[in-house]
Amino acid sequence: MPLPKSIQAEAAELRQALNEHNHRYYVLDAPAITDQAYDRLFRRLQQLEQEYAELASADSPTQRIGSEPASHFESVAHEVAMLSLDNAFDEEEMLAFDRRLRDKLDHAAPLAYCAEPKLDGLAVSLLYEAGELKRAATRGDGRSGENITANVRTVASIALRLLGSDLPERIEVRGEVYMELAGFEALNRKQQETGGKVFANPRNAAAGSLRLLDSRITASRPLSFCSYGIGLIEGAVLPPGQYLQMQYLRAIGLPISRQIELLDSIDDCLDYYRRILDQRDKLAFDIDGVVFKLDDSRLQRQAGFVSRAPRWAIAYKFPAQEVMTRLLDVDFQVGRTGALTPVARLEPVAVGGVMVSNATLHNMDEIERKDIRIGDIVIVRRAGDVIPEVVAPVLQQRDGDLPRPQMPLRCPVCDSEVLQQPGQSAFRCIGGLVCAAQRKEAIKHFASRKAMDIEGLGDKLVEQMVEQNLIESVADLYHLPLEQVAGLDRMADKSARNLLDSLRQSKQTTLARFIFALGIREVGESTAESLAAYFGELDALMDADVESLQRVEDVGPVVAENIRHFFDQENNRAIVEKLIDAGINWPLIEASQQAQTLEGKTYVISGTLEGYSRDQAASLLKARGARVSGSVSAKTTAVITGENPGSKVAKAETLGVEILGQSEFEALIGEDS
Ligand code: I6G
Repeated sequence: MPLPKSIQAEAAELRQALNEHNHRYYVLDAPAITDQAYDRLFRRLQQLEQEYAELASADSPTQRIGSEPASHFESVAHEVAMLSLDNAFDEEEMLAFDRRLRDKLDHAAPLAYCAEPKLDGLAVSLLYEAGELKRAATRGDGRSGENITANVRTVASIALRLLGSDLPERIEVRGEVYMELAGFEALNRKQQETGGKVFANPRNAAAGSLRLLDSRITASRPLSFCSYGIGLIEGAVLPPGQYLQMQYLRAIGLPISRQIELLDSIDDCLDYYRRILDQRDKLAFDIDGVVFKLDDSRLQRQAGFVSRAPRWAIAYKFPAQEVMTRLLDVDFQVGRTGALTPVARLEPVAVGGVMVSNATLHNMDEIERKDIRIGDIVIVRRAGDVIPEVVAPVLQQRDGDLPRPQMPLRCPVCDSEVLQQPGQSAFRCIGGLVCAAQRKEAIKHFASRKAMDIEGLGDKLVEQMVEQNLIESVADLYHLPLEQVAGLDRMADKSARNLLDSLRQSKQTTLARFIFALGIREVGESTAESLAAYFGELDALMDADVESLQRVEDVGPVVAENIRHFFDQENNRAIVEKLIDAGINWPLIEASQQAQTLEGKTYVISGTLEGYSRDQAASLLKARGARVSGSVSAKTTAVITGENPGSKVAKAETLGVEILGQSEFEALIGEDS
């Protein structure tokens, strides 16, 4: 069938609209339509392109799905060399850089710099001709790289066609392809589940994804792009400085750093560095420093280059978040449920500005998968507040045949047997409350904020109490004599009194908190809430059989067995009784062992409901079999609104999701009569 003019026009309009929406979403951070509306436009264009082969076009927004695998990457010569950057590691080196530059330029006044964070990714070059992405290449050795066009075309934030009418004939844009942390973690989870390669860090994941011969796989990887410079320009005149050039790239459809700033002097650069270092752990992606560029293009040309780096730019590096050190030994820590986790003892090393001598090894499966041996040089990573972890051994540096860490046969704390339950990867000490480590952890959990919330009972204090045999189990907490507490290290009469006061206050709690505080394996806060709402009282829960336990939201066969097993232990029942005798109490709630009238429904709560906290409202819904979610989607049954509802209502309206008020909520939970 010949291609009707109206279809051609519709496809052109759809492409333009989709390109503009991509630009708003990926470059301007200002989307104008919902994801669903975008999908509708996208699917319509796909449908037209399938129906009319003549519409095929390499720069159509639908062409990001990858193509047939290649056998190798062609080599590409860079028309303008891709240089590297000089580094600075402290303020003195930064001041020296600025001084050298001012001397070279004979410029006494402060110089203006353009600053942006240095992304930890992979440098790429994008060549656009008449606005169309023609070729993408890696940096390679700076003179030539590899042609990775097919892969780069799948990166959603890289425009296949630039925006605007007055585009240069040719422009070569440089930037960094990187992976955000959330995407990296999701990718690694998926890789682990499917037996694929697990990546050590987001940078390796980004590099590995860009170097796949099958671009259809690259298309499934969460890659992003950020421009940082222009290599070549023909048929247009660029603005006269780095900062404005970056704004120009943004205007024609390419993402630039959100944190880019134009600074007046080197002192402002030092401030900027401190600000970005402060934000480092809150960013969605890894950065390894800040890049400062002399802003004025004319002065840049005058300054020129030394060997393979521009004289007018510098990367001021952050303390490394990944370093190498030696793994001296592996110890095993015993947790609340008796699980033994391997801990790396390391030759002390500074990571991200902090000295580290211990790091987690996660579990024995991870040790085996990564093939970590005692004595290896290992890569240690510490990012943000997360516990430092051993990422991988450096196999090239392994010296001979090193021993593999072995799970001990007996508990390092109480010498009880260590067993692996069939079908589970964890090894556990079977000592239970005989084991001081398990007792300490159980008491710390019991006292924690989301459990009994015993203010002033910190980890160190619990450890002392157990070590000095003041307490055997959580039940003893409520019978501690003042003098014994006051006699502990770093305690005085006043702090001891305060602690006894908090213990007294903690007795007034909720059933959900109490259940959570007991530390039953795999019973988290949310499950504890569901159990409390369903059973209404402790005795009913303690006596429930596995079948009735499984009627509760979130409780499957394993958790039901754990709960049953916990209450089958005589000593656990005795501890619970002792706690109740000590005066722990909670307001009565109505048992809901009732028909699951809301089974299969999903609700979102927005705003404040009169007479119900959000947790209470959620528990009441869950007790009737509903799911309660934090975000609205097409699958949401209804949004329940109270006073001052938030943006969720607007989202519900867009998606056509039902909106309920207080009285309709009460009707749902059967409290409307
Ligand atoms: O590798 C780089 C990362 C970031 C760069 C760079 C950059 O600017 C933000 N800029 C230049 C000029 C070079 N490499 C050579």
